[in-house]
Amino acid sequence: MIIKIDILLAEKNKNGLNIKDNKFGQLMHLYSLAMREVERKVNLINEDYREIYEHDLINHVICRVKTPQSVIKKMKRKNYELTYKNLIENIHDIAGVRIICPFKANVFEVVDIIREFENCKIIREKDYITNPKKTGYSSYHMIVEVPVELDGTQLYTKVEIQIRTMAMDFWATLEHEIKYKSNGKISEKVSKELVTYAKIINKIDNRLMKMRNKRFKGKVKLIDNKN
Ligand code: 0O2
Repeated sequence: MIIKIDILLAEKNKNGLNIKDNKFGQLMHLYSLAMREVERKVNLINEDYREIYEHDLINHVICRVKTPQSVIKKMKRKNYELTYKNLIENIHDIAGVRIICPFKANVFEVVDIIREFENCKIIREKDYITNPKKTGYSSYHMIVEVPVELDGTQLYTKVEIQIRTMAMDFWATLEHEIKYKSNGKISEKVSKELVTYAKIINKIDNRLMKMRNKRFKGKVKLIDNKN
């Protein structure tokens, strides 16, 4: 099977995208391969780290490819005409890899390691840990492109990587659940309460990191926390 991304691009406005189309399925397959490639690289980092430092850098990794319905929903929400070109160029999180680390310092260690990945292009980084979102959301986001080989053709394909601590993940998962259950609409009171909890969680993360720095003094790269 050969997927020619430029052919898909050339068809930009002629035939809009159709999730039942074979081409759509092939494109999703490409994202899935890219996601697995990032996952493979990330798992290797953890193995190497464990070998050197005798503890984990990463607690666990979650991967997913957006469902066709949720791709279309996102394109509509962002007011993009439903074309392959718009999908490839503007929807960055079709393939997603979430890396959950024990400590805040680990998140930045992982970021540094990903920046050094061979053949991996960093397209965008957003540090919602140093600057959390208004909602209270904290996480480090990277959009990368990795080469995926299909029948001898190398295609750079986007993957969104979210890196966060277990505490940040706990907050984000429950906040998402609460919002989802109320169709994305929450009262000002609930929203403020969630921000308060995010701040408490941030304090806990910082204190645990200090504890970890004392415990592993001389055995890990110490990253001081500035917020
Ligand atoms: P889903 O269903 O989780 O995938 P983008 O459209 O992604 O290029 P944007 O809006 O700048 O551009 O993305 P951003 O801010 O980097 O956030 C993307 C993803 O981060 C979201 O994906 C969520 O997964 C997560 N996220 C961002 N803000 C919040 C938040 O306040 N709470 C929680 N729980 N998660 C958040 P999607 O596409 O919104 O949804």
